[in-house]
Amino acid sequence: MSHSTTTPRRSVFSRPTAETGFSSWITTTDHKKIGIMYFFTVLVFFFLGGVESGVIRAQLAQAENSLVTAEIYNQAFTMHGITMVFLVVMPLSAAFFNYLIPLQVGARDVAFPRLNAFSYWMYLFGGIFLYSSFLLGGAPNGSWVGYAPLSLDSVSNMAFYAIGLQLLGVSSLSAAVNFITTILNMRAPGMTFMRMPMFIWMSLVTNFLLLFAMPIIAVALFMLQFDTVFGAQFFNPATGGDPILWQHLFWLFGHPEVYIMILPAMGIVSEVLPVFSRKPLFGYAAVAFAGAAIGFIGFGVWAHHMFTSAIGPVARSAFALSTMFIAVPTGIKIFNWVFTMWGGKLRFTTPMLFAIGFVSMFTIGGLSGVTHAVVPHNAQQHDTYYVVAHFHYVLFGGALFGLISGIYYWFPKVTGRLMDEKLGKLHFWTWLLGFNLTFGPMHMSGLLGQPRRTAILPAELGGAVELYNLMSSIGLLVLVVSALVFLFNLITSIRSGVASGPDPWDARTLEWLSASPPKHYNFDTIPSVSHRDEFWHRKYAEDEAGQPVAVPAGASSEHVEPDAAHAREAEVGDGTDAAHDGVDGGHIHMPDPSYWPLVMCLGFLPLAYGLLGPTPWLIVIGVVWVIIGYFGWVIEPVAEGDDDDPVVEDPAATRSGVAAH
Ligand code: HEM
Ligand SMILES: [Cu+2]
Repeated sequence: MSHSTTTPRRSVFSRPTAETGFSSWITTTDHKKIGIMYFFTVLVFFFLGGVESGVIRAQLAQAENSLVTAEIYNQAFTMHGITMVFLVVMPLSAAFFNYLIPLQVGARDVAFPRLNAFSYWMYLFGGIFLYSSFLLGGAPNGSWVGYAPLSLDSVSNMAFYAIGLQLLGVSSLSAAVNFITTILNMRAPGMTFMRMPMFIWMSLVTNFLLLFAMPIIAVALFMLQFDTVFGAQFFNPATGGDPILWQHLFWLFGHPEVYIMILPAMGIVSEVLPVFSRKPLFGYAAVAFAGAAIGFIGFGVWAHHMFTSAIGPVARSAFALSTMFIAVPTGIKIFNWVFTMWGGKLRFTTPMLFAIGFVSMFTIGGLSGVTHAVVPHNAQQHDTYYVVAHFHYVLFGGALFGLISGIYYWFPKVTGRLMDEKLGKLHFWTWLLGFNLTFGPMHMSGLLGQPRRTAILPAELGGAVELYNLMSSIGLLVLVVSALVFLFNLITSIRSGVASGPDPWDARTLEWLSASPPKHYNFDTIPSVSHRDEFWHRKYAEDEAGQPVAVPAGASSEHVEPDAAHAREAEVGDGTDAAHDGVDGGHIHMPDPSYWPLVMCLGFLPLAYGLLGPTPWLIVIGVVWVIIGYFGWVIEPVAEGDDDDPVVEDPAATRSGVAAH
């Protein structure tokens, strides 16, 4: 019965084939295209988050200002926080994961290409859903931490928060599973853990953090939603619920979340600093294990956000200690970055400047973080602008500087062109100035008593605080100008930047081995790895004095090829036909595009709007839609079976099979 000849025919279950144009983007499963889509979507949300910070800073530029109402102010700072955390920094890291992980581990794509597309669409729709709240009665207004019982008051607004973050969580979780599998299973032959690029190490730790942290916030958000939409009483103290429970759940997610935002940037600067210091990363193993240690300890410090709630002296002491302890691996990393530069032949390119900016600004943010760990200090600083200064030094001066360094560094890989260095340096110096002008004074205004999350800057705080706030607001203007320089550079360089060639920085890791931009299948032959910094070792050998000498081109392939062939036979022989790995050996099988990730994700939109409460019937539409999407996804063939690899059985075999019966 199974011996019938199947003729491929086009149906809704056939896979789309477009390689260019709009439909190629919405059906793509190529990790590089998905990374680019993440990037441009992030730019849009960064603009929106920036506008919201403009509202905040305009309102606070003057004492007793009445530019916006308290309600608008609340929506602005809440959406600003949500946007920067969930719609900018995290997905910008995801853009790097998508583009770089397969290239750096020497693979053709991620483990689950359609799931990868699914993650992107969930992110996009989660963001659209959150922003649609502005048109549907008001955006979330209870801050990104959503503290109960305040968050229970404003029914529809915080329901957008509860459901919107849920969608984004699904996106992050499915991406995390995908990247962990890719890193663990798809590394090129010979790439042991101790030979992985540091960005891969930090990506691995980050995605494990996501895997364990997102379910916690998912539970908390479901409970919040039950409270706000369905009248459950988890967090309402008036009926025996407990608002402290929300804080525990939120920060058990929220503190690891800080490391989810910072570790990818740490991975990026660990790639950039060695290349532009012309030295290997100092203390590779220490940097890797410090990252893993931060990941573990990060789950054990959450209550340092709650020193001023009634958690008792023992808990306060324990969490103060664990929090100070986490500064140890962080410090180890900082010293290793400095020692990487020490005695190196430094090249102050734009990516290098942003990486150095990362190390210095992040160190300032880390130090003010240690002061929060001291309980009596904390009681003084809590909910003042000192805290706002601290976390912006970590998340903006840290995470964002690191990510921008990565944009300048890998831009030539993605586009085949260099960004303009003069504009890049102008961007860096104005960004550094604007950043410090905006957030530096907040340390002072906070210590002098300016409360955070309040729409009015009280005049009785005094002229100094007013001056500091004015400085902050002017700082934002500098940042805006700087961002425009960056945007201009980005757009003009995409169109007319200087051609870069495959390896413009004399880099160390595998992605620079591929063309710029890389071919659809990344590598002609899957590279075989025999060193940490494999690509550098293909270009350089060491003389007797330990000094690097360039290996003449051509000789380099001689140099690595012999055991490369071996390793491949040994390790790719898991059912994959080795010949299929090379272009000349045969056809390279790449995942086909698919409509279904998009179709399935669209179903989550009616589901999400239905869960808001007023239109429950939308839930039914959404659920049915998602289920149909799910089955379409499952049923569609693995590959479009028409061209060079037909799914048609050999007729001779079929006949003999029939004859045998
Ligand atoms: C574009 C420059 C930025 C400016 C001018 C800015 C300014 C501000 C200000 C004034 C607040 C209000 C604090 C309060 O009222 O309590 C705030 C809150 C916040 N910002 Fe930024 N910010 C910027 C970029 C960023 C970035 C890159 C992140 C990265 C994650 C970020 C994350 C947050 C968070 C999490 C909050 C807390 C919101 C809340 O309390 O609910 N911001 N920002
Ligand atoms: Cu924390």
